[in-house]
Amino acid sequence: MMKTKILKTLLDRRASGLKSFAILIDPDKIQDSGSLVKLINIAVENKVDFIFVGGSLLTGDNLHQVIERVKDHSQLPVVLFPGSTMHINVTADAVLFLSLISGRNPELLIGQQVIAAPILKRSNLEILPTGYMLIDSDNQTTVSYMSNTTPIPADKYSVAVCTAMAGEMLGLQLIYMDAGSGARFPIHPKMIASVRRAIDVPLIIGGGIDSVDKAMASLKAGADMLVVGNGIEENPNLLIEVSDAINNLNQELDVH
Ligand code: 1GP
Repeated sequence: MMKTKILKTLLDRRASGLKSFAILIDPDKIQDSGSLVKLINIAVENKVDFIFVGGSLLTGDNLHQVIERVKDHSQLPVVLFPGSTMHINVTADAVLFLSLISGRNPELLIGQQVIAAPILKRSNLEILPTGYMLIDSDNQTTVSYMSNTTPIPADKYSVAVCTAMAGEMLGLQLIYMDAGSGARFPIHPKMIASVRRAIDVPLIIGGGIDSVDKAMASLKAGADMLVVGNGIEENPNLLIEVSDAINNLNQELDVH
């Protein structure tokens, strides 16, 4: 695989206004191989674009097996969503090379990245330089606790806008705004729209999207890609419903 393939896909899709859908698999939450394979098959049938794998805290040791299983049963690109350098696995296709730009913890702005750099350089992973912005969602999420950072307040749109602009100016290729896994509320569409207007790079939105309505609100506000994890674990039909909604939106664009 070319090492810029996924980024190029995202840029092309953004240029045409096409939306993308990633499901997040948290290896810790995989009970058995059968249910994982079932999920992968549903993802393939419903034209999910990417499989994100990871979590801010992984307590098990099955990251490798999960990636292997996805590879065995699909051709979907596997993108690592690492909580730390310990979550690098070179058998994936790409890695979100995250800088936690909403926080002021130097370890997650540049420290872990320095440690990861030589490992990633030797790998065939596509590196996706990503400005990661945590947005407050009323309950403390694992990622805000683990990262020892304060999320951007949910109603401080200008802070989010300026943070995203700075990330883009620093050369980050993607901005990922995350309310955190299992967030009580997803990011407000008005905040998404404000950030969307301020930057050109693809905008990824995740955290707390547990219904089609919430997914549609994020997409219409300007998300280029949605990431859904918990919602699908709780209601596997959500994958099908969100996929249908995204495919319909994309078809409308193709027609016009
Ligand atoms: C978390 O954005 C992802 O980092 C997905 O969140 O699990 O709440 O869908 P959910």
